[in-house]
Amino acid sequence: MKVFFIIIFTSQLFTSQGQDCQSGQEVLNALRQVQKLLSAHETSFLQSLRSLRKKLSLLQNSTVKHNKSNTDKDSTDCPPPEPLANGRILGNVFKIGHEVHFLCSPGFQLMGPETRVCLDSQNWSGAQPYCKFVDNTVNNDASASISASSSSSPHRVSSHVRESRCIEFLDSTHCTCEQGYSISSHNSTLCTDIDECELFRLTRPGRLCLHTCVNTAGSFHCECPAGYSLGRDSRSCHDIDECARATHNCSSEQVCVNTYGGHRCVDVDCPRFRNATYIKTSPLRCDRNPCIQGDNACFQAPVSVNFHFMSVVSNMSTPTVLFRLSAARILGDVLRFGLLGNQGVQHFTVQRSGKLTGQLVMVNAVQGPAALEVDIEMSEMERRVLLGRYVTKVTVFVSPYNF
Ligand SMILES: *[C@@H]1O[C@H](CO)[C@@H](O)[C@H](O)[C@H]1NC(C)=O
Ligand SMILES: *[C@@H]1O[C@H](CO)[C@@H](O)[C@H](O)[C@H]1NC(C)=O
Ligand SMILES: *[C@@H]1O[C@H](CO)[C@@H](O)[C@H](O)[C@H]1NC(C)=O
Ligand SMILES: *[C@@H]1O[C@H](CO)[C@@H](O)[C@H](O)[C@H]1NC(C)=O
Ligand SMILES: *[C@@H]1O[C@H](CO)[C@@H](O)[C@H](O)[C@H]1NC(C)=O
Ligand SMILES: *[C@@H]1O[C@H](CO)[C@@H](O)[C@H](O)[C@H]1NC(C)=O
Ligand SMILES: *[C@@H]1O[C@H](CO)[C@@H](O)[C@H](O)[C@H]1NC(C)=O
Ligand SMILES: [Ca+2]
Repeated sequence: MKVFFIIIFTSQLFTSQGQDCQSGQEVLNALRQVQKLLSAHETSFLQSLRSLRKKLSLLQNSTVKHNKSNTDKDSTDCPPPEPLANGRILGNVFKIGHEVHFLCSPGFQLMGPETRVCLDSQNWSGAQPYCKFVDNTVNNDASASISASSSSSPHRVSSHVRESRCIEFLDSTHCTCEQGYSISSHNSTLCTDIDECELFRLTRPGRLCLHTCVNTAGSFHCECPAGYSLGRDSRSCHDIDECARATHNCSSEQVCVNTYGGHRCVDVDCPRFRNATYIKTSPLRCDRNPCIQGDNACFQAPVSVNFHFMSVVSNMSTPTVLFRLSAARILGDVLRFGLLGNQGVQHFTVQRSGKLTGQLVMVNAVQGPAALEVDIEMSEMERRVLLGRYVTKVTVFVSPYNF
């Protein structure tokens, strides 16, 4: 680049000088100046050329060094692992970072690690395993839950690595793997476990398991959180009803409420209102004791207080009718429904759904786990005069999961 610029510059100099002055002395001076300029540029050019050469040499030296370290690594192997009596060792590369797998002959069980890695210290990781004789003709695989693989394979390495079955035909070898395994990308004579959980996640929408997918050697299974049992399809999770199964810890005074993923033991206590007293007439109901004539405070208090416990899943789609409330009969002419303020009131609304019925509607999605409380008030009127109030205290248990 520099050379190119110089040439353009000098030719311009010549033409301009040639046109303006005729004097030989002046031309000579100009030529000297150009010479000076040229030599300056030459020096700088040579300098950069030198620095470029140096850089190249450095680069070359470093690649040579790299090559050398690579070949050095070749010689820095782990010692060949000790032979395995009544078994075999898979893998014949003993370089740092490489691993070998151990497998025992049929009738023997591997004691110790299934895999050892060649460490930077040029030693194998872990202890040398050995094959222990087991007097067991049946090939029991206690750990497999729904192992799809046939357990007839005599050789088992690390449970996630197996030998492939190879058929040699003419000059080519064709290897196959058991179900749940695929040919190892490192060694075609080995099969490695397929991670179905990961594979499904990467290739397909939706979920393989409702909750947790667990990859196993040759297969996979789904797991559910505590309080749920795995469905018949082996993928979904169903809540365990502790209250129905009587596996709960609730005392006889408490009410057992089944929730998604658990249960609650609740104490039902009758409320306190001024000048009114209540008596429990059922596990979930309190009735007001008769009021003294003229005791207005007592007459204003609810005639009855009902308790209602329910369970929903997290992030339920809304609006959703949670339940309906109806009066069996009324003495007055109008029935009014309303919500009383409580911690969960912003999530709900109450709607009339008939002359004598109202319904509680969840209006916005709630993320669990949560417990929301809301009181529904039903007022019976006769010519705009309150005949009686009936309160239903609703508690909604929201599960931590959306199932
Ligand atoms: C590159 O290596 C050679 C010899 O191997 C040495 O003479 C030279 O100085 C090295 N160059 C640099 C830039 O380190
Ligand atoms: C580095 O090694 C490769 C092959 O391993 C070889 O082709 C290359 O020439 C080597 N480079 C140097 C600078 O020795
Ligand atoms: C693959 O594994 C088999 C069994 O361990 C071994 O005999 C073979 O040499 C390995 N091949 C390569 C390319 O590592
Ligand atoms: C590696 O093995 C050598 C002997 O073979 C031993 O002296 C050294 O402590 C070992 N290093 C580790 C990290 O085990
Ligand atoms: C029941 O109570 C016992 C002891 O009080 C406790 O160990 C157990 O975990 C409880 N079970 C449940 C389901 O809460
Ligand atoms: C509450 O009851 C007391 C006596 O039991 C009575 O004197 C009082 O007036 C009542 N309060 C109201 C607001 O009726
Ligand atoms: C709640 O459900 C909506 C769709 O119904 C979904 O878009 C959203 O991601 C869910 N939120 C959570 C926290 O699961
Ligand atoms: Ca439950």
